Amino acid sequence: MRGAVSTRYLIAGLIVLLVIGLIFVLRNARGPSLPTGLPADAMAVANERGLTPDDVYAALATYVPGGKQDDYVMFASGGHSGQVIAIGLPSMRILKVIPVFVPDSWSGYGFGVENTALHEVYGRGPYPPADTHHPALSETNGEYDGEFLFIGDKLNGRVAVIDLRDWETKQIVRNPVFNNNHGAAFVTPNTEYVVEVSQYSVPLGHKYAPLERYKEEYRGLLTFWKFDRKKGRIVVEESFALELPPYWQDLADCGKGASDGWVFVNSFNTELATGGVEKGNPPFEAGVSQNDMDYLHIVNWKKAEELVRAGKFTRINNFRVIPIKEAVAGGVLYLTPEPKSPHGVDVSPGGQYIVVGGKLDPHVTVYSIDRIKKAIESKDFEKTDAYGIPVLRFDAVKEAQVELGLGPLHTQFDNQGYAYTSLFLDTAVVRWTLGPNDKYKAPEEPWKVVGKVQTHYNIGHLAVAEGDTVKPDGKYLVALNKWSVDRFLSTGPLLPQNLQLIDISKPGDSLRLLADMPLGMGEPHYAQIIRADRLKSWEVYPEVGWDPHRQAKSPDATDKGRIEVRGDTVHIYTTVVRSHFTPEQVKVKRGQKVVWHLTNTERTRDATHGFAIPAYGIGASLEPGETVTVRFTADKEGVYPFYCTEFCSALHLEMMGYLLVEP
Ligand code: K7E
Ligand code: CUA
Repeated sequence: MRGAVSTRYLIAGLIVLLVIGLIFVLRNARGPSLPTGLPADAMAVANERGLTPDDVYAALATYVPGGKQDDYVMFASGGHSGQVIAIGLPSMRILKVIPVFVPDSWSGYGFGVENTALHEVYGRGPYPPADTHHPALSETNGEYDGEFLFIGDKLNGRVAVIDLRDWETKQIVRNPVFNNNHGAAFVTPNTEYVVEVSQYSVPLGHKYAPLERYKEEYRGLLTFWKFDRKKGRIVVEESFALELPPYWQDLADCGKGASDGWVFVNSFNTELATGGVEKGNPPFEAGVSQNDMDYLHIVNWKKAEELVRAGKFTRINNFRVIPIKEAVAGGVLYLTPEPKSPHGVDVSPGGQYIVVGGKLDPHVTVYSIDRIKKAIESKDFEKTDAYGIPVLRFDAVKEAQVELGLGPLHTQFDNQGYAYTSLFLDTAVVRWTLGPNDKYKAPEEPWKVVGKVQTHYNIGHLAVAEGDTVKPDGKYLVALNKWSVDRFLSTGPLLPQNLQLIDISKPGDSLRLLADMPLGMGEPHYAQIIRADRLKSWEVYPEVGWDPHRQAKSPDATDKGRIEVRGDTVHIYTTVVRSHFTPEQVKVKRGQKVVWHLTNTERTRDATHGFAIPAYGIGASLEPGETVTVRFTADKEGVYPFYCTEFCSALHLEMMGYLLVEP
């Protein structure tokens, strides 16, 4: 009896020990356990601030603590600011504004610093207003390579090149044939060309012709800017353009994968309306919307290159332009109908589908490149237009029309087989499934709406992480909304735009709004989002004495301050280091010319100095290793302190010198 009891106790004890041991092992295998709810103080903050569980989720999903880094960088057009804005994702914080077409006194861009793109084109000004529209990251095999960024300026028909090693604008080209654009910039899959499309037709070559001669003498233009990656420059002499009919060409996208070698350009005003409401003509907004169909332009750029090589071009202002006639004869240019007032045109990741939004139509129209190629091969034309361009039969090239909602504009793609289209009038983003012939397959059946999320308000473009490449990253989508109305504190009658971050990582009807971001500096039309690890930015310039404009060591670099007078010019070589300029006293005679070279000899990251002589309109920024040159005539006698404008050290205020202009 007693023996049996003690055995039972022994077994029970062993079991208890086993269970305790098991719990111990399991707990340690799982690591320290997490609290089951929010910490009490966090709960208190959430309650005090009236945050809903959704708000708390969104905050946790987007918060990036100091010292940790964002996963993506979004390069957004700065619209009327004329600049590019770099924003980190998911934090939606501005990292930097890159000056492009408009002066910036922080970096000295347009304030007398010679080695800048703006100075190269316009000297000391005046600088025209600008409106940047569509940024385009450089691509290798259809993926972003993180090397360069291009952006178009609608107002003046310009395209700029930004080098992403130092995030500075290196070049601005003005179109020699045309004075405005809209579809700029877009790149071919290996950045052979940067594509720029005109918008409002004019006589080519900056000429005059009366509006009565619109049909005969006004034209559109598709420009292929040749990009030289080694030089980091567009080469104007190797570039060319294609004459287009005076329909208002709008947006473009370059083919990729299945459609590599093609460019697609939508248009409106196939009516050739010229306005004149004051004379009893229909106003523009009615005049350009009479036709049920406008034209999608389908351009074979590889064949266009061949035509140029064969000399089938004319020169306008010394720029090579392929006439419409040659383009048609050479199989370069085709049209096909697209429904009423189209806007965006976007190519799917595999390149099979071309999606066109119709501002006044609840559908997007999807064309397939296989059908387009077949129709071209079998000459399946419904007619030729008034300029002799073959029009491919709509039903032959149309793959699908998908009803999405009111005011579809732009489309982006992810890696789950979904497309996302902005609905301007519904002010929403709608998720829908692509057809079976592209790269990724959605779980649902093709050509169906599967999800929708409201935006605030009047969405224009949208950007998915790497969502216009051959390999979208998905995960996040940013809605670029034109109106913000009640989303932020009032900033007076001129309101910021609203960028909204949306989580698109899960399939089906699961789009989730995470964050609003006010942007009060112009209208960011389009944006591209690149994985941060693709960017290979410099921490400091590679060598002391670096000229960022040429990306090479400057012959004017110096490690010893000195002044040399040659003829009527005073050459000043200045070293810049915490916390002094050498020399500190600079004496010139009134009327002498001054050429001032400054070299920041620092190698320490973030040890930037400024240099300002406000009386002579000069402001510069000198990043570690940088050499800049400013030039002016000392035509105002007096005493002018020059000083460092960046709070670089405890003795920053002592970092100054005197420029004495003697009578
Ligand atoms: Cu739709 Cu200029 Cu790309 Cu604005 S454009 S929306
Ligand atoms: Cu250098 Cu302040």
